[in-house]
This record gives sequence, C-alpha cells and structure tokens, in this order.
Amino acid sequence: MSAPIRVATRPIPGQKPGTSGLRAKTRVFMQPHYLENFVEAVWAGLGGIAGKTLVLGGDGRYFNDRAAQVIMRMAAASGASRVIVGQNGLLSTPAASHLIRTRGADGGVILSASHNPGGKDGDLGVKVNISNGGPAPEAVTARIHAATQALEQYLIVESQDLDLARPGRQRLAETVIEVVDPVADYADLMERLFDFSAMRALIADGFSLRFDAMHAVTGPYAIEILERRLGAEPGSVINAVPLSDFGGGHPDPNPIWAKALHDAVFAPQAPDLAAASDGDGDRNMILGRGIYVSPSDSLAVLAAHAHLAPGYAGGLAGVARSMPTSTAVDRVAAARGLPCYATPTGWKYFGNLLDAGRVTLCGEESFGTGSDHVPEKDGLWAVLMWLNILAATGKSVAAILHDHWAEFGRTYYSRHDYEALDADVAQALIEDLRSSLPGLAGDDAGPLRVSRAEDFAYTDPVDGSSSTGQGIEITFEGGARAVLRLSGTGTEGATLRLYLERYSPDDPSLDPQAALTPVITAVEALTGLTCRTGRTAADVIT
Ligand code: VG1
Ligand code: CO
Repeated sequence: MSAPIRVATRPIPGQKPGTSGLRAKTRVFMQPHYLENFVEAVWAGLGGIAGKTLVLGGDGRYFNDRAAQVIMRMAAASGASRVIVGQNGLLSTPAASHLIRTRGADGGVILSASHNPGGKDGDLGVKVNISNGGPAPEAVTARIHAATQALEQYLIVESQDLDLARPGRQRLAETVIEVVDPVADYADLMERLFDFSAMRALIADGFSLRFDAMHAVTGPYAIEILERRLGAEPGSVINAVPLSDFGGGHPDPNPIWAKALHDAVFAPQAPDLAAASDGDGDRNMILGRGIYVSPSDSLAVLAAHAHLAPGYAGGLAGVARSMPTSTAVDRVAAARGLPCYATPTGWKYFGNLLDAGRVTLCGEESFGTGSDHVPEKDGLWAVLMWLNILAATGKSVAAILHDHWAEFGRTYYSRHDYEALDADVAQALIEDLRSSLPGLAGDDAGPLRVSRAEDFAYTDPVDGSSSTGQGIEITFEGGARAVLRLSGTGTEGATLRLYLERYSPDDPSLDPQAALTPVITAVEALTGLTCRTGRTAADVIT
C-alpha cells in the first residue's frame, strides 16, 4: 500500500467559507491544489482527521466524482479510520447530516454549491459539517480559513480510483472506505416522523402530487419515498435523474427557476400539492392548486400544525427563524406561548438551539425549513410535513393558508435580489447605510417613518459566541420592515438581498408586491439604490 505523499503547496487567497461552505467556480476548484489545499485546511479545522470517521457525499454536480476521490485519498493519507461515502458519491445534505449522527461520525464533507448552477462553467462548493451533524459553526470555519492562509503542504496517497458504484467496504491505505445506499436510512427516518399510512390513504384517494427534483440530488430520495413508499403515481417525481449540470438549470426551488412547476399549479389539472427542492436537497418550495406558499408563511403554518405529525405530537419546544425571515412565525409562537429566536442567516446558527433542545422547528425565507430531526434544513422533510398536515386535516393547501391568515393576519413578504453587482458599489451602499443608522430613528423615508434601525448582531444564548454585521434591519412605524445584506454564497461580484415585510391583521387579499410598495419606496429614499447600482429592477424577486 502506498505511503502518503507530501505535496508542497502555498496558501491560495480567498478560501474563506461563506454562509454555507466554500463556493467558487468549478474551474477554480479544478485548478492545481485548490481543492486539496482547502481539504487539508478542513482537517485542521476539524482538529485533525487521524483515527476519525468522515461522512462524504455530494449533489452529483460536475467534478463531484473527481473531488470525492481526492478527498478519500487525502483522508487516507492523514490516517482517517473510516470514510462513509454515499453510493456514486451522492448524499443529500440532510441525509449526510443524518448519517453523521447515526454512525457517530466526527464530521462530514458535502460537495455542493446548493442552489448555484453546476457544470464545468458553473459553481462547485464544499460544505463542512461537524460531529453533531450540522454545518460547521463560525469558530470552526474561522479555523479552516486560518489554516488555508498558512498551508505549506498537504498529504495524499496515490491509488486507483475507488469504485463508488458498489455498496460495501474497501480499503485505502489503512482507511476503510464504506460505500452506503444514500437513501434508505433517510427514508426510514421520514417514516418514523410522519404518518405514512394516512398519507398513503390520501394519495390512494386521488390526491395528486408533483415533485420537481430539478435534476439534482433529491430525485432518488423522492422516488423512493413519494412513489415507492407512499404510492404516488409513477412520474409524480419529475426531473428525477441527477445530472452533472442539472440539465442546464438553476437547481433553485423558487417561482423563477422552477417556473414550469409554479405555472402548473395555476393551470387546469393542477396537482393538489407541488414541491421542488434544490441541488443538495435542503431547500423546498411548496405550492398548492392555485396557490404559492411563501417560505416564511410555510414556516408559520408548519409551526401551527406540526403537532399533527406523529414525530411532533408532543408539541414544540420553541421555534427559530433567521432575522430576515418574516415575523409570521413569531405570531404563531406568541399565540402558543413558544420561545422564538431570530438568528443570523445560515443554518449553522440554529445548531446550538437545536442541540440544546430550545427549539424544534427552524426556518429561513430562502426556502429552507427543518426541525430537530437533523441539524440541517431539509427539503423533502418539509414536503412530507405539509403532506402529513393535509392528510390529517383533510384541507387543501389554499384552505390551510387562508385559514392561517384569518387566524394570525397576513405578513406580506418578498425578497429582491440584485445579482452580480460591482462588489465595491454594493459594499459602499451597505457601509453608507450602516454609518447613517445611529441618527435614522424618527426620520421620514418616503411614505414611512423609521422607528428603529440597527446593524444586526447576535449572541448565541447557548455558548455566548457573538456574530456582528449580520444585516441591516430597518423597522418603520406601523411595523413594516426592510433588511439589507450581502449574499455569502455567490461566486461573481456581489449580490444584494433586500428583504421586505409588512403585516396586515385583517386584509389578506392584496398582491404582495403592491402591498410592499411603500417599503420599497422607503428603502429607495434611504439608500438611493436605483441610482447607485444602475438597476431599475431586481434580478430575482421571490
Ligand atoms: C443563502 C440564503 C440562506 C441560506 C444559504 C445556504 O445565503 O439566503 O438563507 O442559508 O444560502 O443555502 P446568502 O448568504 O447567499 O444569502 V443552501 O441551500 O446552501 O445550503
Ligand atoms: Co441547499
């Protein structure tokens, strides 16, 4: 067996993990040493890999297979005792998280740039998880970044490619490589959380379902769970085969990138429930016949109904949302007497709250919802939770949502993304707004008046760690709110995200964009966004 080879290298600038792992153009990852450097730094960030067990998988995008071979050779060279890898190098993010926990692994690496497009000219990413199964928290990503800046060498063994098509054990140097079915354990977990017999009965009764896997990783999971175990018609799962370029699409489950699915629910013969997931299977979009469910509303609805699913029959310990996510869930929490937390953007901030048993459900406005079943957001889980609620109540998606608004009022919400901006322009806009914050309260902004303006900072209530500069939050008199922050997942220029919210206790009938016009006007007055960016409209509105 070949001995580890020491390869001399030098630090590569910019290897700083963002909101969810390190992301870069695929071609950048393919440059000599780029992936290897980062992986060696990951070992350092995890406190070494010698004698440890690693879970490894990815969303099937271009270079996933090559990168997996490299990572296994590097894990073997540094003395990992075992690498548990999904068959063909595939694992959805929630399935990887579950596997880390059930197998008592010390960490995981997921090859995915999530919702970013794939292919040779697309993006690749490396997500790093820790032994609790969740994304590496800031302290670990900071250690990884520091290690990338001081790297002089990495270790790798030479070997033939391992055969990842065949489940079972192989050896690489002293390391056991265990290839596992990526779907089975995850599907079993879902069966334990939800009432499969009620959902099966609903479907047998003619309830129709369409799930768009967007040619990303959830295809095999959705076929197994929705078609095989729940009896949905064959063909209910569309775009089910993972492709290395996602069929040329953006595997981003929203009305823009999953337009055909979105349009289908407003057409004749619409399915009763339609849903989509992203590249690595941790996001979800929920649609019903004739209706789109905004992710923030989805979180609120799930919080109000979760007790109907067997896994949550005991009720919720509490709920959490990312700060830019709408306050719809806060109203449910207040009505039910549940603790409610607002965290910075990114699932890593929910980890401690989940581990400490302070919250059961979490969600983000970016089509992410999850629970304490794994410390990751989970696309298919959200679909099953909705299906379980529909089966338990006998209501349609539209009825659930309208009843929710009647009970709690409607929190109109939208996110406007300005993509590929000049990074300096975007940064300057945020910095100028940030420096104006101290005097802003009481000022008029277009048709609204500012009541509070702050640069969001978060202190984790469990370990006391703090994070600053997590988005600018401006609240207006009457309760409307705008949040501005720069994306931490893009690979080109800067993406400015503008989050808009306005609550109406008694009129749920407005068009969201129309309802939010005063907030948009107020933001324009405060930032001069149109003039500064040269953009008259957002690139993506969700
Ligand atoms: C985006 C979303 C954020 C999400 C993150 C990772 O981050 O806004 O809510 O947690 O993507 O999602 P940003 O920094 O671009 O706004 V995914 O599905 O990677 O794991
Ligand atoms: Co994702």
